[in-house]
Amino acid sequence: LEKPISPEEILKAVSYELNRPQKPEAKILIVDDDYQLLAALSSLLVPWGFQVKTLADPQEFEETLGFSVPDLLILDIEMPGFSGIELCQVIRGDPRWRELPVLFLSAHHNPEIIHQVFAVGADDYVQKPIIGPELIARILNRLERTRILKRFAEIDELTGTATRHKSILDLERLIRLAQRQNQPLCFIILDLDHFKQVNDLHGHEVGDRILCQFGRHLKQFFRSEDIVARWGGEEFVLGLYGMTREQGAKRLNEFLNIWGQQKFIHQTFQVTFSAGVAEYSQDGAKLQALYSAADAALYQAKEMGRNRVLI
Ligand code: GH3
Ligand code: MG
Ligand code: MG
Ligand code: MG
Ligand code: MG
Repeated sequence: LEKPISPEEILKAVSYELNRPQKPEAKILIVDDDYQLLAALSSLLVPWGFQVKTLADPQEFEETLGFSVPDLLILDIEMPGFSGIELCQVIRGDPRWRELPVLFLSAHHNPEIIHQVFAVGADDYVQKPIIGPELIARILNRLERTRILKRFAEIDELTGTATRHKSILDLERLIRLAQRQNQPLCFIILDLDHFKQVNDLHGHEVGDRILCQFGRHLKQFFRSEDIVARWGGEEFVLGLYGMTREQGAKRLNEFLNIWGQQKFIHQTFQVTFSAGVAEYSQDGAKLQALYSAADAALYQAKEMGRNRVLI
């Protein structure tokens, strides 16, 4: 049996050498009214492989960010019309940009201003004059921390499938796409059968290994563009773009058979699952409605004796 990924292994996999950018394609936007400084920063950052974009007029800020969100933002404090502190407030108040790393660059030594910078949600503050290696190290560290946090927020550690948080964002995006392109979207809830008994009879560790296997097989079986997520506990969800209820149920029944034939090493028992299937837009136009419809079908599947897929 494959083991779940440990936090140590994840950290080892993402560790990097400081003299080589981990994310050379990272996009950095610098907002500063000082053209000379913008040029100097560009010539410092570009050789490291960063895609640098500069903006001297803070008024154009929202338009620029709305067009393309960078991986990191460098802000000046004092600029005509709009201060960096005000810009940071706008960013932190907008769900599109809330998680964007923001680094301030300023000559200020005033403790009150430095406090204010962090109070509005800055991630870092670098004092001018700029020390090249320090700025580079701070940028690389920030990008790396962001990447690790994103990984934990988006990938379920035990099963390698998407987290509930990530799947909600992706499902809502696919629902919008289905609406625009007039396509169906099949939404499925899967729940392992009598899983409490598995834990009670064989122990929690065996339960964990089965969950891990189940998630991995599920992910392998469906298309790479399909949504496969662990909703919580021993419950998973699927989002199959362009598929009707019937097409989704047919595909899942194939998986039910394959999963049922799995012979686990050291394991003499079978763990089955039940599933409920719903479809956009037949069962509703919102994720909430699709979830309710699929959950009702899942309840029926359990009532009828489990180990089955119901529409
Ligand atoms: P049913 O067929 O009606 O779904 O029965 P069930 O026992 O699967 O349902 P119930 O909701 O009563 O229990 C779910 C169990 O799944 C309870 C919990 O111990 C177990 N479980 C949830 N998350 C995990 C996990 O991460 N690891 C392990 N080993 N067990 C888990
Ligand atoms: Mg300035
Ligand atoms: Mg269950
Ligand atoms: Mg359950
Ligand atoms: Mg339920």
